[in-house]
Amino acid sequence: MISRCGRAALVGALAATLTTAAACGYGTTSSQPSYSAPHAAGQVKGKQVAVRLAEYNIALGKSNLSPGTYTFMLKNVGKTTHALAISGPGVNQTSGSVDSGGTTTLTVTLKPGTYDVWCPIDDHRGLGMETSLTVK
Ligand SMILES: [Cu+2]
Repeated sequence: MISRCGRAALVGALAATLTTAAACGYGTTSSQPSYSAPHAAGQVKGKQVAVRLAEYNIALGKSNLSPGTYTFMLKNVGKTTHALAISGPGVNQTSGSVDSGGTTTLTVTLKPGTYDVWCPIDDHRGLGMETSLTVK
């Protein structure tokens, strides 16, 4: 289940108003603002999962995972800017935005359960950029 608060936090992060998000406890799992676009080397932790973003779908290299730490290796194979948000047990994180042809990473620690995965840009989620991830 996703709380309304969790959704609000993501929208808040998109608008770069992290104040709102902090009120929801967002940021307790990450010390970085969501849109700082980490490009530095050494961001990869745990196992890697390839993710391809395009208009308008999200292709996960794997959608069934065992609990642990994963780095989602995002590649935007589409024409417009995309990003990746993931929400589920203990996780409510958003990657930096990725321009067409670009890449970035998002590292999350997953517990058993079901996670929602979507693109938080504009209405991309409604257009089809959403999927789910099962961890067990
Ligand atoms: Cu998108």
